[in-house]
Amino acid sequence: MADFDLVVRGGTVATASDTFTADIGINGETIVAMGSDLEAGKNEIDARGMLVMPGGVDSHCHVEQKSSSGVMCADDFYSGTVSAAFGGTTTIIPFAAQHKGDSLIDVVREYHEAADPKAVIDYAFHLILSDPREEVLRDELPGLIDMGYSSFKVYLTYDLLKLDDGEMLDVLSLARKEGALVMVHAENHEVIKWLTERLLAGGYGEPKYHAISHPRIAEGEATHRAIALAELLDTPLLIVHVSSPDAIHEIREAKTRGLKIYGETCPQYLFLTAKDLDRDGMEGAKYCCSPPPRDEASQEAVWQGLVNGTFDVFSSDHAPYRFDESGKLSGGPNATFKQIANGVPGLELRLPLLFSEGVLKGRLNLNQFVELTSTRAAKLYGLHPRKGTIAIGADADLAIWDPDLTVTVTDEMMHDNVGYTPYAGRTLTGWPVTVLSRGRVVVQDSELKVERGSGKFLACERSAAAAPLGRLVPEMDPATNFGANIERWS
Ligand code: DUC
Ligand code: ZN
Ligand code: ZN
Repeated sequence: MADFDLVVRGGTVATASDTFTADIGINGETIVAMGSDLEAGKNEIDARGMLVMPGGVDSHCHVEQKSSSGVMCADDFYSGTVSAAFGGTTTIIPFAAQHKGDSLIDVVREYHEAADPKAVIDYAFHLILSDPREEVLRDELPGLIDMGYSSFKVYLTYDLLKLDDGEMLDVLSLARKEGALVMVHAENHEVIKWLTERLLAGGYGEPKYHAISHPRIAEGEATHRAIALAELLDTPLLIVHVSSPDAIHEIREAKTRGLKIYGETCPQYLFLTAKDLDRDGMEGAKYCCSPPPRDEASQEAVWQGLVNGTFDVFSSDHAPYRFDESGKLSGGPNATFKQIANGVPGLELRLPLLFSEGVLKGRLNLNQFVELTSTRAAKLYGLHPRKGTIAIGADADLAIWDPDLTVTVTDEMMHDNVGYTPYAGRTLTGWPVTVLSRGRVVVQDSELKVERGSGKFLACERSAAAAPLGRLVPEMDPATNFGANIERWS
């Protein structure tokens, strides 16, 4: 009788720490053995000549989410997860997004109703907090954190999402007390608003002015401020979708001072620039996202940040809008940049882009690639070691890559529902050809092998990354602030 349900045989296994040749034995959903010359399995996958890496964990994507201005994402939990799987990702962490006035508990229930019957890979949820009113923070959030929704995104810009500094402090203080991780979209709202009003008044409404209205100084300032608020309350914080040298500098500086400040960047900041927003007619709308892609020097700074550890995670910020009136052009065929839905797709190409341009071009080694695209996200958000690694006892979530396969990207080959990819025409080398999720073959021979709804919800533990340092600034330390106790304020 065979010892294993499945053996992935003879591949070059890469984790965040090691690269070695091994057979991987899987029983049911779990990795149960690793070594050479494992006994035969009931099924076998020949991985000789292939790379075997943990399936990607995409910890920032928007799926079946309505934007604050009411535009619906192009992807539901079926197309979004299928697209992710074809790109080698086996876990996604999209958002359950609260709009003003919403009960968070209702929001979470609604997202489950949307995701549970459709997802083909495993998923957790971050929350988006746009209305952190007292009863939400007091009566809803602590229970949700206990139930596995232990991270939330807040915004410093967007008219209907932004928190002021006082609200940010309320959220940070709750996160500190409850052990949750706060993610922040850091751009200065007043700067964007001021520039936008003047640009539009001057008749500068084309997509390319989106980049002018979201300057790097606005990102740098808000990043600095968010870090300052987090330091004041000794609360870890993750800055999402970082695009500019200014913001990278702030994160680097905070890390150098030993603060628990984490950074995330995305493909659009490595592979696109503001010039893409200046394509003919409304084409530039396809590339409008916030923060916007910037210039070549910024791309280089982002690469540096990936190499030197300023960035902890490389996520897609997949925000899928079709290039028609349902999405990008919901404000009409001549919409101004302020009316264009923000976001680019990226779930499917996140890993192939970084592998081809990062690993094969010698900027990142395989272990850094795994760390940035899978392991670190699993650790930050309380899914490790079940997800994000190849180890005995971990879920058998594997992406088996042909490192020599060369693919020229086309819009048509994408499995999402967007209709275009910003990366069409690029030739990439290295592709995840077989993808396993909990021991199930999800993608093989360019075909989907699983049923809708076969993905599972993952409750996120509180992560060590979210624990305070215990290093209080003098004003918050009862020993040096005349005895006032921070606990009473939180
Ligand atoms: N910016 C966001 O803040 N979210 C979704 C996509 C985008 O461009
Ligand atoms: Zn954002
Ligand atoms: Zn986002």
